[in-house]
Amino acid sequence: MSAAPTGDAAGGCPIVLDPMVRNLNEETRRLRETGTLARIELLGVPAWSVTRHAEARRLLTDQRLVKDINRWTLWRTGEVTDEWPLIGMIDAGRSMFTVDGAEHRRLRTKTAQAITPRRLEEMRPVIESITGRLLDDLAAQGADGAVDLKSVFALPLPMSVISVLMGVDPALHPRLHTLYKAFFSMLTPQDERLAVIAELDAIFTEMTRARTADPTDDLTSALILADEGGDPLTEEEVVGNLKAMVAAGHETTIGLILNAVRALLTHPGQLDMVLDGKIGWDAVIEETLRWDTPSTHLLMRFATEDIEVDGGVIREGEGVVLSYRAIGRDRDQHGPDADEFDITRPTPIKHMAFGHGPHICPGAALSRLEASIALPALFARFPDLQLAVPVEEIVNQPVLTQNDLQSFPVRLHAV
Ligand code: STR
Repeated sequence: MSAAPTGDAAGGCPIVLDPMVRNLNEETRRLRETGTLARIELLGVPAWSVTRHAEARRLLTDQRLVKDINRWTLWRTGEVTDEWPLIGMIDAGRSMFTVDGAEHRRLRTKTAQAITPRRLEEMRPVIESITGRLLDDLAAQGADGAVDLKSVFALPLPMSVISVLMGVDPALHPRLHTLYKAFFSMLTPQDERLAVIAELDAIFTEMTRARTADPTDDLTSALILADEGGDPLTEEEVVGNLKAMVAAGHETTIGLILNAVRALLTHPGQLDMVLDGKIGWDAVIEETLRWDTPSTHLLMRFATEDIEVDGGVIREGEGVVLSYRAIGRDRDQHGPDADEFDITRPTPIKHMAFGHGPHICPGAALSRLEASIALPALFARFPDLQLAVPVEEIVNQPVLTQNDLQSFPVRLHAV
């Protein structure tokens, strides 16, 4: 047996991640206390969780860790199959999310380059107007009682924004919401989830073909037309990137917006500092990304050879999960009060919620822009915004990888 890192779970007994996400703080604490590497079990499948900032940062530029599922022993031997509920998080088709090295650069550059500062600035008025419209919806639906901030505001906003950027037809939004909810929920029977994945593929393939025949000025058309060195992306690659952008572009930003609102409403002193202009919204956004990060666990990378990590060894062919919630609460990085939400901390930006290295989130600037428009607009319009239920009643969706809330009942006005 390899030298085990500190903690019980490192040796024999893995930490079994709860697909119902009943107690994220407790689970995060256990992971962190286990050590840099924690042995985990994901719905019956073993893997390593990386729980520390410094080591995660190193591993994210280590070329011995790759995204290619064919390097995973459990997949090669058939122990993990399409019947595993998390397979869609890894085996997501060929895209910048699933390849490395030169191939990855080719797939990613065209997307990353298309999200230019200029394109982002062009998105600002679009985001402002979507935000304004959704605030009107919120005012109408919450006029005389509680209203769900998730379904009326935090969910449609990022979906609308990423759709404008990529050119997704707004008529598809209701169906996409249903499909993604089923995709991420651990309560969805696996045969249904596979049908959902097939339908998403069909939707984005059809859209790619329509843009190929008739390009517009959206990012999907830019991906199709990008032809550096006579090496355009294939249809499969465009579809893969499009799927990744739409999935990542909305699911994570819902969490960022809701978690920031929840943190502020439960830390009224800090909310006052922001509303008084003593501290900026940027600090709220960065501290939320660190403390209550939208992406709890990122699946998965595979070791192409044995890799030593802080006294432990990831064996060739084993799977590695980046546990960004634990990483955000790493005391070595953020101090002994890492479990506290504190927008005045000196180094809020030194978190890793967007990852690190070649796969670092290409949409980071867009999500920050969305949150920096949505949050101040929400509190400017409803300065007396308050939770309509005790905060303990705001619970997670049964989604193992994402920090995704079921609903978020608020009152818009003081009662
Ligand atoms: C969802 C299903 C799909 O069609 C494509 C992708 C690729 C990108 C993934 C996405 C997935 C799930 C959520 C991820 C996103 C990249 C960033 C996002 C993992 C598998 C995060 O939660 C950080």
